[in-house]
Formats: sequence, C-alpha cells, structure tokens
Amino acid sequence: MNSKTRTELLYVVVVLVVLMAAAGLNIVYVLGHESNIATAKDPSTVPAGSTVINVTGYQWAWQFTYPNGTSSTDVLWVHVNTEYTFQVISKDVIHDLLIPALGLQVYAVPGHPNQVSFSVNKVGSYIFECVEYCGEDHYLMRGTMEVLS
Ligand SMILES: [Cu+2]
Repeated sequence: MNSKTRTELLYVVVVLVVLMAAAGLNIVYVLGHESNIATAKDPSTVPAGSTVINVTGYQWAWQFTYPNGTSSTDVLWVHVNTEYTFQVISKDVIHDLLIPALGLQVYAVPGHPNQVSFSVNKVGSYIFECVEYCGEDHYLMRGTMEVLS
C-alpha cells in the first residue's frame, strides 16, 4: 500500500468515526426526548372520578360520545361541578377545539389521542369552535356546550 492510498483510507476512517459518533449522540438525544413527552402526556391516565367523553373531530363537525354510548354532534351536554375528561381524536385532518369561556383548547390529531380534564362551575350555554383551519367548511365546526344543573 503506497502512502497516497494510506492517507485516503485514513480520511475515510476519520469521516466515518465522526459521522457514527454524531449519529449515536443524535439517537440517544431523540429517544430520551421522546420518552419525556410520553410520560408527561400519558393519554391512558384518567383522573379518578372523572367522566370520560370521547371527542371526535372530522370534516366538518365535532362528535361527543358519552359513557352510556349515546352521542351528540355540535352540542355538548355536561353537568355543573362535575369533572370530565375529553379524549380527543381526529378522523381526518388536524382540528383544534376551543371553548373560550373555559380557556380550554385541545388539538384533535389523527393517530394521536389528546386528553384534557375540566369542570364547569356555572350553569349556562357556552360556545365552542374549531380554531384550526381544516378545509372549506371549517366554519361549520362550532356549537354550544350546555351546562345543566
Ligand atoms: Cu376543524
């Protein structure tokens, strides 16, 4: 092996070592980062005593399914001073449910359930709407949350 070939091989080996070290650091960082997110937002944990309402966003309505199996579209029925947990999913594109009076906003993402818990302390009628532009009839994704005594 002449010195030219040896030098060339040395360059190849040095570059390979640097790239593999960078890949290793990157993998360690990404895996650690991902597990941090998973522990912070574990969608399988529902607070004790909380009533689960499954919320499905789709083009172009919100569907709320209650524990007894019934569901409503574009109107949400809840009781005052009761804790609820939304489990939110999308059937198609990304939607974003906002209930301004509660300061509650949660994304509906296909393949990634999101969860949020809340209770309302005042009987009344409150608007909700989708605040992520999701297609031509996006404006139809609105309705009222009726809070009963
Ligand atoms: Cu939408």
